[in-house]
Parts: sequence; structure tokens; C-alpha cells
Amino acid sequence: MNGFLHLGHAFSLSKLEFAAAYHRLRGANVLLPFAFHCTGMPIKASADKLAREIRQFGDPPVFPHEVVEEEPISKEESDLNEGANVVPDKFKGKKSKAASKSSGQMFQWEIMRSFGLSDSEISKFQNPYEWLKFFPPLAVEDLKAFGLGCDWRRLFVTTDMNPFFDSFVKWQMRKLKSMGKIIKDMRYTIYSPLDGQPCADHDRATGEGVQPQEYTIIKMEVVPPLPAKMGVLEGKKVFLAAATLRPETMYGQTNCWVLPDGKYGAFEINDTEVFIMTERAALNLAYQKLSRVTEKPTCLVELTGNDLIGLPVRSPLSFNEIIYALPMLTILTDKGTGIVTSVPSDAPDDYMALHDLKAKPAFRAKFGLKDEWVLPFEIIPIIDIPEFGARAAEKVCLDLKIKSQNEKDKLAEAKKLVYLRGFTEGIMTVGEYAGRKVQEAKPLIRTKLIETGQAIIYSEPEKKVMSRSGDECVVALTDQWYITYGEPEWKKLSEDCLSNMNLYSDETRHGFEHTLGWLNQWACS
Ligand code: A2H
Repeated sequence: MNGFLHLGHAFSLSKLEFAAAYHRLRGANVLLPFAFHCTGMPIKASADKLAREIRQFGDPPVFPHEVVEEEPISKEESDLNEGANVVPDKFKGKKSKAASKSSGQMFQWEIMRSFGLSDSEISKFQNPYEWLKFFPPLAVEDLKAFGLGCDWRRLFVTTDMNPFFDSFVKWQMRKLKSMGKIIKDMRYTIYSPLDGQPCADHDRATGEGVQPQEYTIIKMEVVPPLPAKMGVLEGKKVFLAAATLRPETMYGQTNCWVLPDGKYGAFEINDTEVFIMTERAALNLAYQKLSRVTEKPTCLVELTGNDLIGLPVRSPLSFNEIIYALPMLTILTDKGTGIVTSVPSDAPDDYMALHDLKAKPAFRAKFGLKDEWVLPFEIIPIIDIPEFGARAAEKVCLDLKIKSQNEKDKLAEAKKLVYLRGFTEGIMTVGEYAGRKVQEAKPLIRTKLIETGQAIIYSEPEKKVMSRSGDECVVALTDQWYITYGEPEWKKLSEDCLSNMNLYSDETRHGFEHTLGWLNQWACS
């Protein structure tokens, strides 16, 4: 109810309307009630967004852009502004090219105007309860025009606007809690810093279905003396923070990678330790209790990749006691920490980038690399993969005739091949777990690195997520209430219940079975 009903609502509702009318025609006494679901973030986020615009641009607001009259809204924009439910051809409001281009979103004020609200009315909608008073009666008019045969005496809205409904929800939650079905736990959750709370699927403008992706951050200790530019870090323990999905490969490190033009910073993790990484990674960590100041990264010095090239580091498990930071041109600054540890035996990207540096003296000269940072470092065999051998990345790069680190498509293919076969069939040939399968060794090595303080857990959204409030989400480690749907006994009861139910199509039954199958602990609020 953060806007008018649209054709999608009519479509979904048609199934109920047709079924109700059909059974009524067959003589059944059919009850079709109706309710407005107003719980959750869509309304609150829209109200907050409006309040922010008024604070920033006045009431009525004067937006700082060129206004284009009568431009129909595009499909993508109307998807983004799903709550606005603007019909492309009918939209005759004003909208800003600048605004939609820069953020991909309209101002909430403009969405309200497209509903036909006057400037003097719009301001009231900063109060979320206003939406619940305004939209449901208009929706009832539309539903009547649609011909919906429901019993209008059985109509309600959710939320604490409705004390009866609210009491029911409270009763239900207390009952579940006393049965031990609701628990509190710390979890990695997609989170909107602007809203100050978790950002669930329906609270997202983009990134529906995106989950937290967990990495291991390897703490590569920078060997003193520190270069002049990092003087302010004197007395601290400074680490290059490398994000990896393959902690079991750390025996084979030959160097680490930085993006020459990439922006990095030295961020305080606690009173003694400083991590060098991208600001984006520091922000995620700050929401995971890994920042001197909670939820706020504190940067002691801004750096570029060029400042880091040539830094000597000591890295956990590495057979090479000291390795160096070298340039890699394909590092993404919106993934991991922007620092990558290099294992050329098992990572095709690492193999090709090191190969480029070794084979091309001009390339080394371009970045001012000393030969001794590069040339002495050879592939270290650490994992044996059937048919691929112990230098799997090299073999696959040669087989696919990859010529440089810039052949992205071929490298992606190589990576897939090595990663899958390595994980499922690889055997460790070195270290404490030599002879064990990679699958088994991986969690053991990871746990050990974390327990000994040589690595930490890091999590970030697997793809970019934008909240409906308009900020980019992070992964936060939050205290959350969960309903324990996955509990074996409870699940069994539900499955028994389902098998006793009379459903009208197999598709529906399979849908229920599928969901009961995966549904585990689920956040509730
Ligand atoms: B992996 P996914 Cl041995 N830009 O670690 C580019 N690549 C990055 C990155 C960034 N900002 N941050 C991390 N990575 C790399 C080891 C390794 C990795 C081996 C084999 C395969 C492999 C040693 N390099 O990754 O896109 C890091 O390299 C292939 C799966 O999140 C990290 O793990 O799947 C991996 O990419 C994360 O890639």
C-alpha cells in the first residue's frame, strides 16, 4: 500500500475472483475476505525518503536539476519505482533527466505528484500512518470497479493501526517464543546503513535474492620499515588484507596483487591493527564488528595501488617467507578487498598475471618493479588434480592457449575448470593435511587460520544491492530474531500436514514441498 493498485495486482487477484465466482455458481457458500498488507519497509522507506528530500530541498522542494515535461517513464524506471505503480503511457508528471540518470530513481516527491497529490498534501506523507489512511480506501474503489466479489464487511489493514490484528500477531509471536520456536542469534545479513536495519528482499530497489558471500581475509603482514607515505602507521601492525575463497591454497603463494590505479586506505581494525584495503571493504567490516569505531571505518592514510607495489609481506602458511605486492590490471574494486593473494599453481588469473610480468621486462619497467620481486618466484605445486596434475592453472592456460591476463572470457573458463575439479577431486600434497581431499582440508585449514589470528571471516553482498531508501547495502553481523522453521520435528509435522491436504494442482504441492525443503531459520521482526 505504498501506491495505487496496478495491473499486476489485478492479475493475481483474478485467480481468486474466478475461483470464488465459479464455486458460487456451483452453489457453494463462498467467503472471499480482503486485507491490506501494510507491514514491513516499503511504506516506511518511502515516508523516510520523502522526509529526507524535504530536509534537503525544502517543502515544497526545489530539486537541483533541469525539469523535463511530459516524458514517459521507461519500463526499467517503473520497475525500480515499483511502489509508484506508474503506467508508462499514462504518466504525465514531471520528472528529471538528471535525477533518473544519476541515481536510476525518481524523487519520492515526484512519485507522489504522479499520484495526483498536490504540494500541500504531499508533506503529510512523511508520517507512515498517513499512507494507510489514504491508499486503502482508494484501492477499495478500484477493486469494486474491477468487480471483485468479496465480502467488504471482512476487510482490514495490518500493522498496529489495527489493534485487533496487532493483538493477534503479538499472541502468535509470544506463543512461538514460549515454545522455543523463536530464537535470537548473530547473523550475516544484507543491511542498509541509511535505514539502520536489515534490508530484506522486498525492501530492495535492486538485488532481489542476493545473499551474503563469505570470504576469508588473509592477513599479510607488511615487513617494516614502512615507506615514507605510510609514516603515520608507525608502531601499528599493518596488513595487506587479501580476500580469498581458497584458504587451503595459501602454501603456494608467490606474491600478492594490487590494482595500480585502485584507491585503497589504511583502516583501523582495532587499537593495534591496521588493514590496507578498499573503503568499500572497510565499510562492510565496520558493520561486522571489525573496525576500531563500530559502523564507521577510520582511515589513517589514503593510498593508491602504486603506493603499495613492491611492499614486502609475510603471509600465513606461505612457503616463501617474504613475498611482494605486484600489479594486476584485472582486479575489481567492487569485489572483496581489492587485494588478492597470488597462487599461480591453482589460479589461472594469478598464473597469467605472473607470467606477463616474468615474460615482459618492459611491463616490469613500466611499474618500476625490481627483478628480485618477480623472477625468483616459481610455481609451487600444492594440490594434485587427476588429469590436470600439480600445476593445474598452468596446464589449463596452456591448453586453452591463453596469451595474457587480459583474455577475460578464456580465463573465466579456465577458472571454472580448475576450481570445480580442484575442489571435488583435488588432493593436498603439502602441509598438515597432505594426502587429504581439498574438500576436507579446506574448512580445517580455514578454521585453524582464523583461530590462530592469521585470518578473519569477511562477508559482502554477492552482487550490488540498493535499498528502497536509495543507499548501497552492506553485509552486517547483526543480532536477529529467527523463527526456526527448519527444526526436524516441526518440519516433519508440516510435511505430514501437507500430505493430508487436498490441493488442486501438483504444481502447488511441489511448491510447498520445495519450500519446506529449504526453509530453515528465517528472520522475523
Ligand atoms: B582466489 P569470486 Cl588458488 N578482483 O584466491 C579480482 N579477483 C579477486 C578479487 C578482486 N577484487 N578479490 C578476490 N579475487 C579472487 C586464491 C584462488 C582464488 C585460487 C583459485 C581460484 C580463486 C588465490 N588467488 O578464485 O568472483 C581471489 O582469488 C576463483 C574462484 O568471488 C578469490 O579467491 O568467485 C576469488 O577471486 C573470488 O572470486
